Amino acid sequence: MNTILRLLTVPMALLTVAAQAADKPNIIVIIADDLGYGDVSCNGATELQTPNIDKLAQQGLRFTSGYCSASTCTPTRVSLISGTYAFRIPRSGIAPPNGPAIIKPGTETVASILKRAGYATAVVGKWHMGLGDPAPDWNNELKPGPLEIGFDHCFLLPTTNDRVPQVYVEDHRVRNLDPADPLWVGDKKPAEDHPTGISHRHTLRMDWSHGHNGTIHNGIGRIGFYTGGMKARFRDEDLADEWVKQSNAWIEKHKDGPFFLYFSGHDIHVPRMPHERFQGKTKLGFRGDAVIEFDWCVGEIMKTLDRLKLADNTLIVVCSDNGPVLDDGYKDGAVEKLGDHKPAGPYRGGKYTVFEGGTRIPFVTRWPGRIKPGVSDQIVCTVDLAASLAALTGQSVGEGACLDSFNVLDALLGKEGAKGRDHLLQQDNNGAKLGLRVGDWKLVRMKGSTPSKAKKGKAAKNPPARGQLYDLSKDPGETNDLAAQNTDRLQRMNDLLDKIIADGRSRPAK
Ligand code: NG6
Ligand code: CA
Repeated sequence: MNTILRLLTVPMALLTVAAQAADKPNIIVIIADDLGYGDVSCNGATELQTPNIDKLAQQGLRFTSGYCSASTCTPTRVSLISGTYAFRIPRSGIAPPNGPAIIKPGTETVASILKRAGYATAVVGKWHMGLGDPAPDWNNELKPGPLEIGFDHCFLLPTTNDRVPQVYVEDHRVRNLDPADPLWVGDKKPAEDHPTGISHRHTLRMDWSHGHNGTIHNGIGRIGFYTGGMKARFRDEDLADEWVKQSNAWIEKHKDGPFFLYFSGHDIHVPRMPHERFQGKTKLGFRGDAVIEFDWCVGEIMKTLDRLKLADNTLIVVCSDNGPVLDDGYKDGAVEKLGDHKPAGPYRGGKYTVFEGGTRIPFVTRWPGRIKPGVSDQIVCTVDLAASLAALTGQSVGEGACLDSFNVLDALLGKEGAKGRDHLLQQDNNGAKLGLRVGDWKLVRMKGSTPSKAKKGKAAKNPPARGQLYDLSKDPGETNDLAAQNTDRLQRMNDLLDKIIADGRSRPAK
């Protein structure tokens, strides 16, 4: 029990210590999709180069224990924006094409906090947290959405690009939608003769390996079905260019700042269809080429900051929404062309798992003059951005909000002696499986495994076997389960995990 209290009170101390003078730098959070820890050259990749991300890492802080909170897209993004672990939020697993807005209007978010601090706020890129209530009304106002939870402006890919529809959403509307050609989106084939990835498989320019055989657009089968909105549809190859164009224009418009941009490109998620100028640029196939394209986007944003002389007054965070996957439903050569590349670096698992490869990600912060360049081993997570950026900008976080977001600002800024998290929960898509890292130890178990009935004292002798236990300091690849040899530690970590679940929050209440 003492250990649990100790573990939970350290972040509270951090919260008070960090009540410092407010700073209002511009803030850009750049989140990649499915980019693994080992997919960038600053984390050891040798089979491809990511010079722009490497440059940020050289000029800023590269985290070796930077995490996202889940091993799929929607839950990580929901928790990044809301500061609450996704397993506490209903229906926060991978959102379907017609899924409603998951984060309800009125919820405190990174965006609403920064808006309160006087920031202009925008999201450009993949949303994938649902739109509308009870479903998106594609031909009318698409709300609630980002604009109802703190963003002033949005330019979105509404779901994820292997799901229908391939249209942009600008603020509350599908861009370029001709009312005479309404957009219909559904999960059933709209007509017997509607061409699909099954009936017209021979026409596809990228074949599917599982799923992704609904409506065909741009020669690629998708999850789900849609008709209409022909003038509104984009080409997959042009997505990255559009994100950069939209972001640069918005930054330019708000150059007098302060501004907060959540840049959420689609690379390197499937279908991997980078622009023609990146195709074939790596030996890893389209997956590698998409990494290069993502790195290019980072470089273009940096160029804009330099041109507008904003770099010194801008905090950049680069991260990813989950670990890597090779075949995620399309035959794009990622498996065959992998060679010696290690997408998850030294870590086990990847997307969909709660092993380290699922959530330990490239994580870099840069703020020239304020962040001393270096490498940090402190544990930080995307779920912490809410409380940390609130602290940076002098905002307090509502008592009932951002329930798992810790103020790790000093660690993000690399302050001397600053500590990150002492523990971190990791989840799979729907939170059925959880990981808990405490210091160098890692527990992996089912969320619902029966809590221990063992009484104090007896636990050490005869604990129920609940989960696997790894010592990351000696075994970063999580191959050697030490649960049987460390029953006390196993018990303590299970107790802490049970408490985090039962308390409904892990950010200490005041
Ligand atoms: C899965 C899809 C996968 C991908 C994932 C979401 C199949 C068989 N698999 O259900 O292709 O779309 O959902 O990825 O359809 S995420 O990064 O957006 O979470
Ligand atoms: Ca993802």
